[in-house]
Amino acid sequence: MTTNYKTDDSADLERIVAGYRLAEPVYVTRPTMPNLDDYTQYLRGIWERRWLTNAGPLHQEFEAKLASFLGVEHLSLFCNGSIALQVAFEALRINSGEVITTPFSFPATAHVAYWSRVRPVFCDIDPLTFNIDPSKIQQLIGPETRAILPVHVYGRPCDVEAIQRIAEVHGLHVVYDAAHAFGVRYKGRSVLSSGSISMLSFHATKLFTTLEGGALICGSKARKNRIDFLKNFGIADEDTVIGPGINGKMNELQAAFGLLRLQGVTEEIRHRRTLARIYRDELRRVPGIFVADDPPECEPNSAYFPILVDHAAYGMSRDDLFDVFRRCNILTRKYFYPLITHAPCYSALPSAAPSNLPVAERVASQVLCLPMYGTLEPEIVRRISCLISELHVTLRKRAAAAATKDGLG
Ligand code: T4K
Repeated sequence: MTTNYKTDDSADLERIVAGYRLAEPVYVTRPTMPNLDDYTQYLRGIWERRWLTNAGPLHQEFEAKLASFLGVEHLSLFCNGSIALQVAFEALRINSGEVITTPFSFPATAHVAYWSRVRPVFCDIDPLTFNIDPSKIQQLIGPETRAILPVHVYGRPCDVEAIQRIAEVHGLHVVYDAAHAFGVRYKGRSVLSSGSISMLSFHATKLFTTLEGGALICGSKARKNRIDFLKNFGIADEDTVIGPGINGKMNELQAAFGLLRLQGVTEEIRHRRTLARIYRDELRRVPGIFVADDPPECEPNSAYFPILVDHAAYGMSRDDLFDVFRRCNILTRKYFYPLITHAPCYSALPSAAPSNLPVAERVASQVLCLPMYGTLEPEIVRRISCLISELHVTLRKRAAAAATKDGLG
């Protein structure tokens, strides 16, 4: 039974909002800042050396330490994840034809294909992981297909083995948008080792940040060399330009921030996992709220905490729950609504038709990302979970009372 709280429950709702409203806003995410004195020390060194960018000493140190921390061999730092992904396409010479990708992601994923002159072909997603559904890729492959561009959405690993099998049969590259997958291990190894190239984002909203920033991870020294040339205008040395590169370099201030954050990121992930456990334990019992489990054999990073809200079973729509949260000063986000396919630049593509993407359409209409970050207090997570649970109980009681009244009437 569907209940409209706006007409039936306004007094109850006001009471709940008043009881749960927080004095200070709680955002969906917050960066964990390194110690300011430690950062100032790094800044002093940068000032003294006057070496600001172009593979400076901090860049070199950070690149080596980060690769070792992530358990990967060949890693290149970037100014941000979007430019990194664009360079990945150029490094693999994917600059025409089609790429099969997911509509359930941040728009940057498809935009990068567009900027590489490659047409995105959208594939529906898996209802449990929200990642591209490998069983639906095959039927989208045609003579123009050059690559598959999956996203480990919320940091949860794609079915990398199934995707790799399809890619090998058809001679396609797999480029992973792993923007959310920092530190995730799957079946005993870094999920970033999958495919031809993986991209990480270190934006301020990510669990590991360098203000803005990103990286590409690939499987060979030769490919890393090509990537490093391409991110520096294609310049190999003072006399040689090997191709049409771009400026994708990370600077020394970003690298310093990254070096400091690397010291704290294990604790950041540990705390996030604790928070995810609390959310799961509290919300599992609430009818109409779907919380996805981490896949088996995965060491997760708890980068995000998405839930799905089933209006009929919960008693309130996702959008109404979002509004209640906002009134309580809890600033959740509808990542990733609307689907990328709803943007006018893609909506006319045949693969963008909603009838081709039923799972993605449903998930996007129900998803809500709850606050999740390294300095979030467990008490706030319990409070948010209680609010979700109390709203449901109140709505059910009202619906039951209304049904009884109707029956008597
Ligand atoms: N692929 C995927 C799958 C991605 O998710 C992204 C980026 C990319 C590719 C591209 O990577 P980059 O080129 O960005 O490296 C944010 C980010 O701007 C974007 O980087 C990110 N995905 C996306 C998921 O989220 P918004 O528009 O939601 O950000 P904003 O400014 O509304 O911030 C969200 C919340 O974060 C704020 O309410 C508070 C907090 N915040 C934000 C910033 C910027 C802070 O506390 N401090 C800050 O400095 O897009």
